[in-house]
Amino acid sequence: MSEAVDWQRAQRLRGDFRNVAGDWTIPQDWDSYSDANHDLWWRLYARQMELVPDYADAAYLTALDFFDFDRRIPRFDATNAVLRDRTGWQIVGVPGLLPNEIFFDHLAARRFPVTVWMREPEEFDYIVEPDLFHDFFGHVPLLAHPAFADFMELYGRRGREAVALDGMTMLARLYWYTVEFGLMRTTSGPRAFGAGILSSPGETRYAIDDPHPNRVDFDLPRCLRTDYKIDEFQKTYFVLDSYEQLFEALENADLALVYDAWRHRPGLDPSRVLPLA
Ligand code: HBI
Ligand code: FE
Repeated sequence: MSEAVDWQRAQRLRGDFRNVAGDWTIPQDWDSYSDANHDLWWRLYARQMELVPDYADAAYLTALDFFDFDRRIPRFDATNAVLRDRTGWQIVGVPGLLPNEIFFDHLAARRFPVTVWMREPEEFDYIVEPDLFHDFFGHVPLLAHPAFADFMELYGRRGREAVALDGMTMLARLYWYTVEFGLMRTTSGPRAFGAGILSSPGETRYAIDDPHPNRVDFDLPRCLRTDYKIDEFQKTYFVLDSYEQLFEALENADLALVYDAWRHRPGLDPSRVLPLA
Protein backbone atom coordinates (compact mmCIF):
# COMPACT_ATOMS: atom_id res chain seq x y z
CA MET A 1 0.00 0.00 0.00
CA SER A 2 1.24 3.48 -0.77
CA GLU A 3 2.45 5.66 2.10
CA ALA A 4 -0.58 7.98 1.67
CA VAL A 5 -3.05 5.12 2.10
CA ASP A 6 -1.13 3.86 5.11
CA TRP A 7 -1.45 7.28 6.71
CA GLN A 8 -5.16 7.46 5.85
CA ARG A 9 -5.62 3.95 7.17
CA ALA A 10 -3.76 4.77 10.38
CA GLN A 11 -5.87 7.93 10.68
CA ARG A 12 -9.01 5.83 10.19
CA LEU A 13 -7.88 3.19 12.66
CA ARG A 14 -7.46 5.91 15.24
CA GLY A 15 -10.39 7.70 13.70
CA ASP A 16 -10.14 11.43 13.08
CA PHE A 17 -11.74 12.23 16.38
CA ARG A 18 -10.29 15.75 16.60
CA ASN A 19 -13.48 17.57 15.61
CA VAL A 20 -16.16 15.30 17.04
CA ALA A 21 -18.98 16.60 19.22
CA GLY A 22 -19.19 15.66 22.89
CA ASP A 23 -21.09 12.51 21.90
CA TRP A 24 -18.42 11.70 19.24
CA THR A 25 -20.81 12.33 16.36
CA ILE A 26 -19.77 14.06 13.13
CA PRO A 27 -21.78 15.14 10.06
CA GLN A 28 -21.93 12.58 7.20
CA ASP A 29 -20.73 15.26 4.69
CA TRP A 30 -22.27 13.33 1.77
CA ASP A 31 -20.79 15.74 -0.81
CA SER A 32 -17.28 14.70 0.27
CA TYR A 33 -17.69 11.17 -1.13
CA SER A 34 -15.73 10.58 -4.34
CA ASP A 35 -17.01 8.69 -7.39
CA ALA A 36 -14.63 5.92 -6.30
CA ASN A 37 -16.36 5.81 -2.88
CA HIS A 38 -19.80 5.57 -4.53
CA ASP A 39 -18.54 2.97 -7.00
CA LEU A 40 -17.11 0.83 -4.17
CA TRP A 41 -20.40 1.11 -2.24
CA TRP A 42 -22.30 -0.14 -5.30
CA ARG A 43 -19.85 -3.01 -6.01
CA LEU A 44 -20.02 -4.17 -2.37
CA TYR A 45 -23.82 -3.82 -2.36
CA ALA A 46 -24.30 -5.68 -5.68
CA ARG A 47 -22.07 -8.54 -4.54
CA GLN A 48 -24.01 -9.04 -1.31
CA MET A 49 -27.36 -8.78 -3.09
CA GLU A 50 -26.35 -11.86 -5.09
CA LEU A 51 -26.19 -13.77 -1.80
CA VAL A 52 -28.52 -12.38 0.84
CA PRO A 53 -31.83 -13.45 -0.75
CA ASP A 54 -30.82 -17.08 -0.12
CA TYR A 55 -28.84 -16.59 3.11
CA ALA A 56 -30.49 -13.82 5.14
CA ASP A 57 -33.41 -14.04 7.55
CA ALA A 58 -36.72 -12.89 6.01
CA ALA A 59 -37.05 -10.00 8.50
CA TYR A 60 -33.76 -8.56 7.23
CA LEU A 61 -34.83 -8.94 3.58
CA THR A 62 -38.17 -7.26 4.29
CA ALA A 63 -36.45 -4.39 6.12
CA LEU A 64 -33.90 -3.99 3.32
CA ASP A 65 -36.77 -3.09 0.99
CA PHE A 66 -37.72 -0.12 3.16
CA PHE A 67 -34.47 1.58 2.08
CA ASP A 68 -34.19 1.95 -1.65
CA PHE A 69 -30.41 1.63 -1.66
CA ASP A 70 -28.99 2.47 -5.09
CA ARG A 71 -25.71 3.25 -6.85
CA ARG A 72 -24.85 6.11 -4.54
CA ILE A 73 -23.95 5.96 -0.86
CA PRO A 74 -27.18 6.45 1.13
CA ARG A 75 -27.85 9.83 2.68
CA PHE A 76 -28.30 9.67 6.46
CA ASP A 77 -31.23 12.12 6.39
CA ALA A 78 -33.21 9.98 3.91
CA THR A 79 -32.46 6.87 5.97
CA ASN A 80 -33.54 8.65 9.16
CA ALA A 81 -36.89 9.60 7.64
CA VAL A 82 -37.64 5.89 7.08
CA LEU A 83 -36.34 4.78 10.49
CA ARG A 84 -38.17 7.54 12.36
CA ASP A 85 -41.52 6.40 10.97
CA ARG A 86 -40.93 2.71 11.60
CA THR A 87 -39.20 2.42 14.97
CA GLY A 88 -38.05 5.89 16.03
CA TRP A 89 -34.38 4.96 15.49
CA GLN A 90 -31.95 7.43 14.01
CA ILE A 91 -28.43 6.93 12.66
CA VAL A 92 -25.65 9.36 13.54
CA GLY A 93 -22.26 9.80 11.83
CA VAL A 94 -19.13 8.74 13.69
CA PRO A 95 -15.44 8.47 12.72
CA GLY A 96 -15.19 4.82 13.79
CA LEU A 97 -15.46 2.54 16.81
CA LEU A 98 -16.58 4.40 19.92
CA PRO A 99 -15.70 3.73 23.54
CA ASN A 100 -18.30 1.33 24.94
CA GLU A 101 -19.87 3.89 27.30
CA ILE A 102 -20.46 6.41 24.49
CA PHE A 103 -21.78 3.65 22.25
CA PHE A 104 -24.20 2.42 24.91
CA ASP A 105 -25.50 5.98 25.48
CA HIS A 106 -26.38 6.27 21.79
CA LEU A 107 -28.14 2.89 21.64
CA ALA A 108 -30.13 3.66 24.80
CA ALA A 109 -31.41 6.80 23.03
CA ARG A 110 -32.27 4.88 19.80
CA ARG A 111 -29.30 6.38 17.95
CA PHE A 112 -27.09 3.98 15.95
CA PRO A 113 -23.53 5.22 15.24
CA VAL A 114 -22.66 4.72 11.55
CA THR A 115 -19.08 5.12 10.35
CA VAL A 116 -18.95 7.89 7.73
CA TRP A 117 -15.94 6.67 5.70
CA MET A 118 -15.74 3.95 3.02
CA ARG A 119 -12.96 1.35 2.88
CA GLU A 120 -10.24 1.47 0.18
CA PRO A 121 -10.72 -0.48 -3.09
CA GLU A 122 -7.95 -2.89 -2.05
CA GLU A 123 -10.02 -3.70 1.07
CA PHE A 124 -12.91 -4.88 -1.14
CA ASP A 125 -12.75 -8.40 0.27
CA TYR A 126 -11.93 -7.73 3.89
CA ILE A 127 -11.63 -4.94 6.39
CA VAL A 128 -10.95 -5.48 10.07
CA GLU A 129 -12.69 -2.39 11.44
CA PRO A 130 -16.29 -1.46 10.60
CA ASP A 131 -16.68 0.98 7.67
CA LEU A 132 -19.80 2.64 6.22
CA PHE A 133 -20.70 -0.42 4.17
CA HIS A 134 -20.60 -2.76 7.19
CA ASP A 135 -22.66 -0.40 9.32
CA PHE A 136 -25.19 0.56 6.67
CA PHE A 137 -25.74 -2.72 4.84
CA GLY A 138 -25.18 -4.87 7.95
CA HIS A 139 -26.75 -2.98 10.82
CA VAL A 140 -29.22 -0.36 9.53
CA PRO A 141 -31.98 -2.52 7.95
CA LEU A 142 -32.99 -4.42 11.10
CA LEU A 143 -33.25 -1.15 13.05
CA ALA A 144 -36.57 -0.88 11.14
CA HIS A 145 -37.81 -4.16 12.67
CA PRO A 146 -39.74 -3.35 15.89
CA ALA A 147 -38.67 -6.33 18.03
CA PHE A 148 -34.99 -5.98 17.04
CA ALA A 149 -35.18 -2.20 17.47
CA ASP A 150 -36.51 -2.73 21.02
CA PHE A 151 -33.67 -5.16 21.77
CA MET A 152 -31.03 -2.69 20.56
CA GLU A 153 -32.34 0.04 22.89
CA LEU A 154 -32.48 -2.44 25.79
CA TYR A 155 -28.91 -3.51 24.96
CA GLY A 156 -27.81 0.12 25.30
CA ARG A 157 -29.50 0.41 28.71
CA ARG A 158 -27.94 -2.86 29.91
CA GLY A 159 -24.61 -1.64 28.54
CA ARG A 160 -24.70 1.48 30.69
CA GLU A 161 -25.47 -0.69 33.71
CA ALA A 162 -22.61 -3.04 32.76
CA VAL A 163 -20.13 -0.18 33.08
CA ALA A 164 -20.93 0.05 36.81
CA LEU A 165 -21.22 -3.73 37.22
CA ASP A 166 -17.85 -4.45 35.52
CA GLY A 167 -19.66 -6.67 33.01
CA MET A 168 -18.74 -5.01 29.70
CA THR A 169 -16.49 -7.80 28.43
CA MET A 170 -19.26 -10.34 28.99
CA LEU A 171 -22.04 -8.14 27.62
CA ALA A 172 -19.96 -7.38 24.48
CA ARG A 173 -20.10 -11.13 23.73
CA LEU A 174 -23.91 -10.92 23.51
CA TYR A 175 -23.60 -8.14 20.89
CA TRP A 176 -20.96 -10.13 19.04
CA TYR A 177 -22.91 -13.42 18.87
CA THR A 178 -26.27 -11.85 17.95
CA VAL A 179 -26.10 -8.32 16.49
CA GLU A 180 -22.86 -9.12 14.61
CA PHE A 181 -22.98 -12.89 14.02
CA GLY A 182 -26.46 -14.13 14.94
CA LEU A 183 -28.48 -16.77 13.05
CA MET A 184 -32.27 -17.22 13.04
CA ARG A 185 -33.95 -20.65 12.96
CA THR A 186 -36.36 -20.98 10.00
CA THR A 187 -38.29 -23.89 8.44
CA SER A 188 -35.62 -23.90 5.69
CA GLY A 189 -32.77 -24.08 8.21
CA PRO A 190 -30.71 -21.29 9.87
CA ARG A 191 -30.60 -17.90 8.14
CA ALA A 192 -28.28 -14.96 8.96
CA PHE A 193 -29.26 -11.67 10.59
CA GLY A 194 -25.90 -10.59 12.09
CA ALA A 195 -24.28 -7.56 10.44
CA GLY A 196 -20.81 -9.09 10.50
CA ILE A 197 -22.12 -12.03 8.48
CA LEU A 198 -24.32 -10.09 6.05
CA SER A 199 -21.60 -7.56 5.16
CA SER A 200 -19.07 -10.33 4.36
CA PRO A 201 -19.52 -12.61 1.31
CA GLY A 202 -17.22 -15.26 2.76
CA GLU A 203 -18.90 -15.44 6.13
CA THR A 204 -22.40 -15.23 4.59
CA ARG A 205 -21.75 -18.56 2.86
CA TYR A 206 -19.66 -20.07 5.67
CA ALA A 207 -22.16 -19.33 8.47
CA ILE A 208 -24.94 -21.18 6.64
CA ASP A 209 -23.28 -23.78 4.41
CA ASP A 210 -20.09 -24.90 6.17
CA PRO A 211 -20.40 -28.04 8.34
CA HIS A 212 -17.49 -27.11 10.65
CA PRO A 213 -18.80 -24.39 13.00
CA ASN A 214 -20.99 -25.24 15.97
CA ARG A 215 -24.55 -23.95 15.65
CA VAL A 216 -26.12 -23.93 19.12
CA ASP A 217 -29.52 -22.86 20.44
CA PHE A 218 -29.32 -19.32 21.79
CA ASP A 219 -28.61 -19.46 25.52
CA LEU A 220 -27.83 -16.17 27.26
CA PRO A 221 -25.44 -17.44 30.00
CA ARG A 222 -23.48 -19.53 27.44
CA CYS A 223 -23.37 -16.55 25.08
CA LEU A 224 -22.10 -14.17 27.79
CA ARG A 225 -19.31 -16.65 28.63
CA THR A 226 -18.18 -17.63 25.12
CA ASP A 227 -14.99 -16.03 23.84
CA TYR A 228 -14.50 -14.84 20.25
CA LYS A 229 -11.71 -13.62 17.95
CA ILE A 230 -12.38 -10.50 15.86
CA ASP A 231 -10.39 -11.52 12.79
CA GLU A 232 -11.65 -14.99 11.89
CA PHE A 233 -14.92 -16.69 10.99
CA GLN A 234 -16.88 -17.87 14.02
CA LYS A 235 -16.34 -21.35 15.44
CA THR A 236 -19.74 -21.13 17.14
CA TYR A 237 -22.94 -19.45 15.94
CA PHE A 238 -25.94 -18.94 18.24
CA VAL A 239 -29.33 -19.64 16.66
CA LEU A 240 -32.40 -17.64 17.80
CA ASP A 241 -36.04 -18.73 17.54
CA SER A 242 -37.20 -15.11 17.28
CA TYR A 243 -36.10 -11.51 17.92
CA GLU A 244 -38.63 -11.42 20.77
CA GLN A 245 -36.72 -14.32 22.38
CA LEU A 246 -33.56 -12.17 22.35
CA PHE A 247 -35.34 -9.19 23.93
CA GLU A 248 -37.02 -11.29 26.64
CA ALA A 249 -33.80 -13.14 27.51
CA LEU A 250 -31.98 -9.86 28.10
CA GLU A 251 -34.95 -8.19 29.80
CA ASN A 252 -35.34 -11.04 32.33
CA ALA A 253 -31.69 -11.89 32.99
CA ASP A 254 -30.02 -11.32 36.35
CA LEU A 255 -26.85 -10.00 34.69
CA ALA A 256 -25.12 -8.91 37.93
CA LEU A 257 -25.30 -12.52 39.12
CA VAL A 258 -23.75 -13.81 35.86
CA TYR A 259 -21.04 -11.13 35.82
CA ASP A 260 -20.10 -11.87 39.46
CA ALA A 261 -20.03 -15.63 38.90
CA TRP A 262 -17.92 -15.64 35.73
CA ARG A 263 -16.07 -12.31 35.46
CA HIS A 264 -12.78 -13.74 36.71
CA ARG A 265 -13.07 -17.09 34.94
CA PRO A 266 -11.66 -17.68 31.43
CA GLY A 267 -14.20 -17.41 28.61
CA LEU A 268 -15.55 -20.61 27.06
CA ASP A 269 -13.61 -21.87 24.03
CA PRO A 270 -15.91 -21.33 21.01
CA SER A 271 -14.41 -24.31 19.18
CA ARG A 272 -16.00 -26.71 21.69
CA VAL A 273 -19.57 -26.85 23.02
CA LEU A 274 -19.19 -28.31 26.52
CA PRO A 275 -22.02 -28.73 29.06
CA LEU A 276 -22.29 -25.55 31.19
CA ALA A 277 -20.95 -26.15 34.71
N1 HBI B 1 -18.62 1.69 18.18
N2 HBI B 1 -19.13 2.94 16.27
C1 HBI B 1 -19.21 1.77 16.96
N3 HBI B 1 -19.87 0.72 16.43
C2 HBI B 1 -19.99 -0.45 17.08
O1 HBI B 1 -20.61 -1.41 16.58
C3 HBI B 1 -19.38 -0.58 18.36
C4 HBI B 1 -18.70 0.52 18.89
N4 HBI B 1 -18.10 0.43 20.09
C5 HBI B 1 -18.16 -0.79 20.90
C6 HBI B 1 -18.93 -1.89 20.25
N5 HBI B 1 -19.48 -1.75 19.05
C7 HBI B 1 -19.07 -3.24 20.88
O2 HBI B 1 -17.91 -3.55 21.64
C8 HBI B 1 -20.30 -3.33 21.78
O3 HBI B 1 -20.42 -4.63 22.30
C9 HBI B 1 -20.21 -2.40 22.90
FE1 FE C 1 -20.88 -3.97 13.52
